[in-house]
Amino acid sequence: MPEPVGIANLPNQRYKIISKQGATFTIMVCGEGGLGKTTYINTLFQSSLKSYQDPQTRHNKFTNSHQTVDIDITRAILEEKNFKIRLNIIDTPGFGNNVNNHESWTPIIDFIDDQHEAYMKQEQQPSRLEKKDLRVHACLYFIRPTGHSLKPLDIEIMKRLSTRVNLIPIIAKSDTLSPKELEIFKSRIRDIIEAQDINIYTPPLDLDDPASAEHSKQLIESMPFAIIGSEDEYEINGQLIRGRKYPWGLVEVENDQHCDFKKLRSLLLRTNMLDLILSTNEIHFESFRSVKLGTNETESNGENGENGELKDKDEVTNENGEVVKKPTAKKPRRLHNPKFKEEEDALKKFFTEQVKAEEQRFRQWETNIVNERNRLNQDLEELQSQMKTLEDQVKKLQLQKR
Ligand SMILES: Nc1nc2c(ncn2[C@@H]2O[C@H](COP(=O)(O)OP(=O)(O)OP(=O)(O)O)[C@@H](O)[C@H]2O)c(=O)[nH]1
Ligand SMILES: [Mg+2]
Repeated sequence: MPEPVGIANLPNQRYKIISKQGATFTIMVCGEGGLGKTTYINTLFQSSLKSYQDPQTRHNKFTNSHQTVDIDITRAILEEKNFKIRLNIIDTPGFGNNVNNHESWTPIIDFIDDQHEAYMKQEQQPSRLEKKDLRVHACLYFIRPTGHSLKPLDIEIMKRLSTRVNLIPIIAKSDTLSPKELEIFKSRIRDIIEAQDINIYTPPLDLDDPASAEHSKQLIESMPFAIIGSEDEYEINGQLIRGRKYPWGLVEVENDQHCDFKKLRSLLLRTNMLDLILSTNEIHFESFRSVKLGTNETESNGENGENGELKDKDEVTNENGEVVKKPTAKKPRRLHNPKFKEEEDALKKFFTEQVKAEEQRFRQWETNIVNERNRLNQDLEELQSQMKTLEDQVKKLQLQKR
């Protein structure tokens, strides 16, 4: 057995580096309109920033619920035992309200890609000390509590998000479902996520630490988290409790029997914050970077049409008349981000469909012409035979006349 080289200590070292500099942590909420995204942000802030020193800068912008119309960024600083976290919360306008929801997710996807791009550009600058970082570390996707299933629009958007960010699906307004309905709904969503190959965030299982592994297991089993948001507090036995009041009783936000709010808050702000930050950098940012810089060889040498042109430029004909590659020819580099790849695929699909439709039309037209020619030929034959009969008759008459 070789001597251990201390690799096991790496996670701690990274933790120390981050804690020295402080960390930036960005959460994004998105989903259909009116599902309680803004309310959730307010609930999370009010429940997490109670002891925040400066109440003036505390997030209480939206006291009344109203439709969010723009991407809205709220910043706060959390400080605990000299560990400073710059927290950004990104609220997005609800989508899915329109008759045509095609591409309604574009502003959100663009926002995520733009942050990766901005960060990458800053990394390429000579001075890289003070970087602005708004890369999204956790994206909470709000699912309508229908009790049935995920909509095609949800699947489409979640697929796109899951290749770019740590995606955390949550069931919005879960107080509108009974515990039984909620359990069935959760398991259906989990099945669809698996069947559709949507890559959601999974807390890592630290096998060396049974307590933390158990916590991660519980978090994984609770996905998608059922959430209740509320900005109101009610007095129960002299204690103020945040919740939603119904004639039959109070649904409590911070009660594990009623919803998963506390579990999600713990995942985001305590147990998994570091993992969310590191995995964003190591998985999502890296894959964006490699696609963007064209280091992905299969991509850059891909089967795309425009490479034909590049190949021509890189090839020369030698004295034997054979086509060979120029010795100095560089590998073609393609600059594009995943967003453009999707657009390209959509355009290709559209183009193929158009060509197919035109071909179909052309074939129909050709068939019509052949039919018409046959009909005319037949008419012509009939006319000719009529003419022949008439000529015969003329001949007969002429003979009679003589
Ligand atoms: N029953 C129930 N209602 C909720 C919950 N969270 C929010 N609401 C209500 O839902 C309505 C919409 O809430 P918002 O927070 O404005 O929803 P939003 O997702 O930000 O909406 P857009 O900005 O339009 O996308 C408000 O009347 C909230 O009081 C919840 O957990 N349960
Ligand atoms: Mg809103």
